[in-house]
Amino acid sequence: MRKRLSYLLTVLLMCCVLANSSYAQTQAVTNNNRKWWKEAVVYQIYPRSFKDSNNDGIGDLKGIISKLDYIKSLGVDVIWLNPMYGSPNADNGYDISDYRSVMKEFGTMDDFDALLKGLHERGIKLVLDLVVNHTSDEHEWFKQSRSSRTNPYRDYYHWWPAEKGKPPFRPGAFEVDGSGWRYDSLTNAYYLHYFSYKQPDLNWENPKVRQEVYSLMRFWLDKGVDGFRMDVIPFIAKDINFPVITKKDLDENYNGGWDQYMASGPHLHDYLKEVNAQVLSKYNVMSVAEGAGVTAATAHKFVDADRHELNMLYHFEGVNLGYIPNRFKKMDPHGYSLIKFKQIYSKWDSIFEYKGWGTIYLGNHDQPRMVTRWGNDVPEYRELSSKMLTTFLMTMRATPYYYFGDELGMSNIKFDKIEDYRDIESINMYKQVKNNGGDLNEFIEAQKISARDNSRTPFQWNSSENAGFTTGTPWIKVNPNYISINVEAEEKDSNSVLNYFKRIVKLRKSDLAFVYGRYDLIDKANPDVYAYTRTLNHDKYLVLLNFHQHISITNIGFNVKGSKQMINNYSDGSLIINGKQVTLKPYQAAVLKIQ
Ligand code: TEU
Ligand code: CA
Repeated sequence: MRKRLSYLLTVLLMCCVLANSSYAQTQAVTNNNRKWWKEAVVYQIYPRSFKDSNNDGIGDLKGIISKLDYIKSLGVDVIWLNPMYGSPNADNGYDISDYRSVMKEFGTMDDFDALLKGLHERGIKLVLDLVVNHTSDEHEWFKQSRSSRTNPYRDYYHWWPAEKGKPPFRPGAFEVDGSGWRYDSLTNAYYLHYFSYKQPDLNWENPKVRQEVYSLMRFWLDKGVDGFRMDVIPFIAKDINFPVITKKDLDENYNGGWDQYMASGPHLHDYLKEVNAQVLSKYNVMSVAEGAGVTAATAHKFVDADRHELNMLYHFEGVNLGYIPNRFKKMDPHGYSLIKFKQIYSKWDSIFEYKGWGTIYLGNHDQPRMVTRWGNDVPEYRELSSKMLTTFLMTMRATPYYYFGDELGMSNIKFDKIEDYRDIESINMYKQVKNNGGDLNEFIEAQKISARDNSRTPFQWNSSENAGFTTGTPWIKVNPNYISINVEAEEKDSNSVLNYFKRIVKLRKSDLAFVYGRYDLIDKANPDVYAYTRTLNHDKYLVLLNFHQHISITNIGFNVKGSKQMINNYSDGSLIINGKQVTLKPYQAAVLKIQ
């Protein structure tokens, strides 16, 4: 009798486990779990480089407004706009001097309101960049703060009185000497800045600072913006005792990286919960953390729905692949390993399989152009490999963040001279190499692949002077390849990268399987082909991507014959299927529906 009971109990338990796991697999498509931001395609616009309306050489909000129909034609759902607030532009708007105004070069608040309205009229949402780890040193709070040790704003920032000696090292990413502390003689104290000295870090331990941030968030949300991309948000919380951190500490506890240390502040998640409770939860908006320093082990703390913090984050593990460790953004001459690439993206898919939600991107304003970095920008393969990478982005289980210009297949400009660079990071790292007696040629060569300015050159509208971006002098040089790579030419060509982009966005939106469907990696050890299926209920798609410039064969493990081709980056639609085996041409990409 006893035995029978325990048998019954075991069966019951097993049923529960099974029911639970199938629930877990499909939970995402219940009404409760469907979210607009999971189903969206996000398109990022760097306003400085999109379209110049008054020909001063700098892109502006009116410029974006004049191109709303182009944006609409892409089929994207959400725009992420890089910072457009009042700023002296030490770091192109990531140094804010007035959170409630529009940068002079970009226009007025009326322009902003018109932009928001124009997007909403077209059914497109707008997400702003929230930069609140630091302000500009020209922000009124900082001016007050530095003026005296007893000023009411003193504790808005982190100060270290010089009579205590030198503060323990913290990195200042954009500084020539690499230090995150700057001495200010006015009050004989050092202040903290994780980026440049023009970007002092706010003191989130001070409740007044947090209320200021919530209030400025509400200011924009009340206007109707649809959420925030939160700049280096994992860095906001600090251990304000500023303990000494040794190399050994970093190696043992933070995987050797300062970014992981800086993303481990003691009250970080208390603050994010507060942001959610006091602001985000009151609106139907999305939030995405720039996940600097976030690892597989910490990711869930940011985005699990039951924690009530943020919706999504984007990690750096993917985009950091292929750089030589401890050499500033220098690519391994052998390129990157596709096997590792697959491991990273498969791992991040599995992290969010049951809880949380992922993001996927290969380019943004901090990264070089996607096709140069991850594909192949030689004339023969630029278009094919652009389309292949776009196929990857649009078929993963994660919200795609797509960087403007990638839909044209824009590539790195590869400046030869430091004088052509505008980015504080490249300019100061050059000085650093110079001061250390390093190899400047090697630095410039590395920057041709990895520098941020590669993706900040003006958008290419047509073949007229300066790509139709401006008739003035552009703030940064236009890529000379605009003569053939531009919107006007690509709109006319049904096989262009642009038209392929529109098709694949449509495909993603045609079936929820592309959003919520299970992801299964196939032919894992194949060094050339990335193949996977996406499955939801009875719908199953096979994605095939040849990442290399030679013909590659992949073994799928089930019969592919008779399946329906949904998209193919070879315009003749050719694909060589031999039962369970598929032969892919250079950079070929295809999506098949398995019958
Ligand atoms: O980037 C922060 C960040 O994590 C840096 O490491 C960034 O990746 C940098 O480009 C490294 O090369 C954010 C913004 O996206 C970036 O544009 C800003 O310059 C930075 O914060 C400071 O606000
Ligand atoms: Ca302008």
